[in-house]
Amino acid sequence: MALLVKGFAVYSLESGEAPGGPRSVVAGGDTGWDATGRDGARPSSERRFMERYTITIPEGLLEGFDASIEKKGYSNRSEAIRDLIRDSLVAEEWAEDNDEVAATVTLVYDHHIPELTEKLTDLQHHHGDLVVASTHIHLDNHNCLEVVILRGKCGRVRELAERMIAVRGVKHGKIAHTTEGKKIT
Ligand code: NI
Repeated sequence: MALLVKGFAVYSLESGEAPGGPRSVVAGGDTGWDATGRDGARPSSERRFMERYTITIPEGLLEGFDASIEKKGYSNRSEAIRDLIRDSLVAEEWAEDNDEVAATVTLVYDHHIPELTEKLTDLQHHHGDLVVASTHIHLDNHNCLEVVILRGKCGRVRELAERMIAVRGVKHGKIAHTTEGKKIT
């Protein structure tokens, strides 16, 4: 529901609270009590109360945003903006060394390189309290792909991930920052 005013688009966003911005509690439609969530299977005990507020966005920025979220398959702007907010909150969790976080580390390496697999295994054994699980597949005769799931204090999770990625012979390593989910809805 976009209303164009002098080159700005004004529309309502369900869920969340705009600091200082106009907002109002609404009922009915896809706002008010949200009983389904994105997967359509949210138990009633976890229903969230949705609020609607209005934000203003330059028209050109909104057009770019609409094109972007259409490509990504979002069904509406509200869900896309909710995901942006969640991403921002997760990034904040990762700014504090003592915050509890979750992460996956993806590693691609040649297992023929001497001592490489031993070093990766040693690192994981020495941080057993952080390593939740790992999966290893053999891509071909040389290359392995390993995904390690980590959980714990941000500073230690980040350090372990960086040390694994830095092991000599790891061709590509990437950490995906995510959350235990307790602080976001
Ligand atoms: Ni392998």
